[in-house]
Order: sequence, then C-alpha cells, then structure tokens
Amino acid sequence: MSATSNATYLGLDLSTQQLKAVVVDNDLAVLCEASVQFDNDLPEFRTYGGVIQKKEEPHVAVAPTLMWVKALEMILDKLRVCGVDFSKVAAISGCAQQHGTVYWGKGSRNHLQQLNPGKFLHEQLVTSFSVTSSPVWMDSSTTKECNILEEIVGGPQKLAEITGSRAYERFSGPQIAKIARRRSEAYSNTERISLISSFLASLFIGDFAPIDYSDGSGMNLLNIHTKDWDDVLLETCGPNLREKLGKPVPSYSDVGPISSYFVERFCFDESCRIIAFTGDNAGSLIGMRLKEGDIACSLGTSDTLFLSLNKPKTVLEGHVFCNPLDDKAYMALLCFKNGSLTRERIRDSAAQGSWQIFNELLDSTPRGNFGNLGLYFDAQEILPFVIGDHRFNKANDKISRYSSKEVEVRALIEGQFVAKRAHAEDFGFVIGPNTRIIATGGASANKAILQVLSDVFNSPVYISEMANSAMIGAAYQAKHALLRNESNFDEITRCLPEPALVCRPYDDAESIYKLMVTRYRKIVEEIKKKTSTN
Ligand code: XUL
Repeated sequence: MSATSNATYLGLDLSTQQLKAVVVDNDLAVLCEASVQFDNDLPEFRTYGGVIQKKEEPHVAVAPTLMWVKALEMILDKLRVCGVDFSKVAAISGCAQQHGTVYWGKGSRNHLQQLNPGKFLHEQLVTSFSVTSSPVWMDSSTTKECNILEEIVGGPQKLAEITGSRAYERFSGPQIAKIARRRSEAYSNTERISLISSFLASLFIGDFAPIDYSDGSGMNLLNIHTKDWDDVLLETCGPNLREKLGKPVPSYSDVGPISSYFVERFCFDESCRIIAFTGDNAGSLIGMRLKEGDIACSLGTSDTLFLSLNKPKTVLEGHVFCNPLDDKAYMALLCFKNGSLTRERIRDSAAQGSWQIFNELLDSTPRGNFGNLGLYFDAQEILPFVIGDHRFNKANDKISRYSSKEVEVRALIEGQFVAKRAHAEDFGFVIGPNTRIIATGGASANKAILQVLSDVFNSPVYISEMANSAMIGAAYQAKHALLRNESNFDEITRCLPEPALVCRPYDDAESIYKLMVTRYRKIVEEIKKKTSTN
C-alpha cells in the first residue's frame, strides 16, 4: 500500500511499563489503539513496573530483551483482533524509552534475515542476544564510567558541548562501557548494539536498523553538531564500538521495507516502509506539535519537560538532543526520574489507592500548603541528584511526617512542579505572557494535578487530544517521513485539532510559587550538603 487516500499509518511506543500502538487513517484520525502491559500481560518475565531491580543492587535496572519481542507479537495480534487491516499500512514508525541498549550476539543478523513466518518471533530470537537483560534508563550504576568519559574530553562542560549532555548514569555510552569492562566476553560476542528504538525497528525490517540522530543524542557518544560518533568517546567506552553501533541517520529516514516475516504472518503489504524509530521524548515533541514559546510537560514513569531549540545550547543540567523533524534544529529536555511511581506510592499511602480521593485531598488544601514543602524521591533522582523523602514545615524544620494526608498529597505535587520550574529556569527558560504548557502522559488526564502545574508555572495548561503523545508522534512521523518531499510537517498535521485549554493559574499563584522556587533551591543545597558530609 503506498501513500494513497486509503493508506493508514502505524505508530508504536515501547515505554518502560508497556508497549502501545496506534493506527491512524490518512487524515491522522485514530482508527485503533492497543497496549501490552509488561507486568500483567507477560508475567513470566517477572518485571515490576516493566523492569527488574534487585535489592542487593538498587542502582541496577534492566529489562529482559525477549519480553519486548514477545510484546510486539502480542500487540500485533491485538490490533488484528481489533479489526486492523495491515495491508493498508503505508508506513510504520515508533519510539521507545530512551538510553536503554540491546546487545545482538554474533550470528543474530542472520537470524533476523531468515525469520520463518510459521514460527513465533521470540522462539527464533531466543539465542540472539549476547546480553539477555537490557540496561534501561532507570539504571544509575555507572558513576565510575561517567567520570571517565568526562575526564577524557576535559570535563563535564566539554562533554556537554560535544554530545549535548554532561555524562549521565543512564546514558547509553556509560552503560555500554560498563558492559565492555565488566562483561568483556559478552561484549566481544556482540555483533551489534541497538538502542531500544532501533532494536524495535530492526525486528520490523528483519535486519539491523540504524540509530537515529535524536535518540542517538542520549548516548554521550554522538557529536550533536557533526552528527557522527565521537572517536575519543567511542574508544573510551569499548573496542570496535563504531562498527557495533553502525552509522547514525536522520530521524525521518526510511530504513527499508517491512520484512517478509510480517508480510506473510500478518499480511502487511510488501511496499510498507519502516521509518527510523526514535526516543520517546522526541516522539512526544512530534506528537505535541509544539509552537515557539511552548513548553511540554510529560507526566509518565519519568516526568519530562521539553521544548524546541533553533540552536544548541551547552548546559550542565538537562540535555540537548537533535530534533527529530529537522536536522538543523535541536530540542531541550529535562528528565525527572520520580514521576508516576512516586505519585502512585503517595496515592496508596495517603488516599487508599484512589485517584479520586487523592484529588479531593489535593483540592482541599490551599496553594502554598500552609508553608509545608516536600520532596519525594523513591529512586536516585536525576534533577536534583538526591534520594529519599524530605518534608519541611513552615519554619523550615525537617520533619518525618505531616500531620494530615491532604498536606502530604499537596506537598508531593507542589514539590514535583516547583522542582520542574526551578530546573527549567536554570536551563534559561523564561515564563512569558504567551507561555503555554502542553501536558501529556498518563497523569495529564488528572485535572487536579494540572491545576497545580498551571499555578506553579503561572501559565495556562493545555492538553492535546491524545494523552499518548509519543505513540501518536510516531504515527505522524511515519506519514511525514513518507511524504517529506511533497509536504512539510506543518502541512501534514494541519488537519489536526489544536490542544484544548484545561486550566488557568489563579491570581495569587505567582506570588506564592516564585518564593517557593527560591526556597526549593536553598533546601536542595542543604540536602546535598548534608548527604555529602554523612
Ligand atoms: C529521558 C529519560 C526518560 C526515558 C523514559 O532522558 O531518561 O524520559 O526516555 O521514558
């Protein structure tokens, strides 16, 4: 099926806790959606929140690579049951949680090229991975590797200049370096290293798919200016890494036709094209169709803030990635690790596991929370680099618990958004009269939470019609990449409705939260000082 008016487009998002898919028609209207929840639908892999973390090694977070293969087969079956006619799909694109890496063993390219349509994918790929558990973005066990990478190029500032970020534990380069050093045999048995995004694209083309510039910028290995791997960084991470990574490509590249495996097993048309898969944050940037001055806030397992940039900027906190729609442009990203899992913990402890009760508690407390300010980091946070629960009262004393559940709930939500505003301002973001916050992700369906977001940023909050912006972004990218030579992205997506306004800030919000942001900065410094002297 080529790009005719009957054509449909498939977008996927392999996120931390689930694989999601959407099929849209030629006008980008949703025809069908499906999801596979890793913990519940694939219990044999024994993940919790989609990952495996052991008590003895709390900083290590991995996911079984084969689980994702199985999830792909399940989701295609679900789409078929939902009535999707795969023969109409003109192009497929996708995105995935960023930074995680997949290690294809020697001989796996052959496996991919010779898949037997009479058998399950996971049966045929069971021996294809030289490292069977992929490190994912929640892993923070590579501080040593990070230090080495920064030192080799002359410090964090220099690394950020080259790759868009100083070294981060979850980034792919440090993760690869850890495997090369500690599991050298598995590393040398590796034929190819994919990002999770390019791994999923590889399944579709039945060959190794290239890494795209945008997701590649989350590795601490790609020079975001020249769009090529940096040799010094490659050599520092592991031998023959250039060969194992392959050549990176623009995010909108057509990486090949769909493999005959899917043509025969699922009745895709053989003309169906696969467009490079990218990172979920790049996918969201596409799905949200951000305008100048907009800031996007994605509320998921991790919470992220992002915006489009015309020029790269060197920052020490936060990241600059290549833009997935335009090779000359960039995007800025701030990632906060403790998002929905922490909100769910406080919902369970303070609101009997009910979002409705949680929202009632949140609404029953005043903006500013009687001077209480709480910071809750279940796992080692990225911004700020802090862990644990930190509750402060009006007098700035650190206390072990709040006297009421409503104060606890508001402290959590205000603390999360105040941190986001503080770090966005550090990045150079200025709240202006035209600032729009576009919210997405699971928690963007919760209006009580969005009201706090609106108040803390003193700006109106909008939501796109689709809560899953990364997944829908992948479907838009599929069509955009296929028709790029005829129309640009704005023309292709012009038929879509504009985001809807959900809340405006209250008049007193700025006076309350401006002060709270200043207080947050002081508190974080204090916490950091205390932890470094302990
Ligand atoms: C971004 C990041 C997360 C993952 C998981 O840098 O680590 O947002 O992409 O969604």
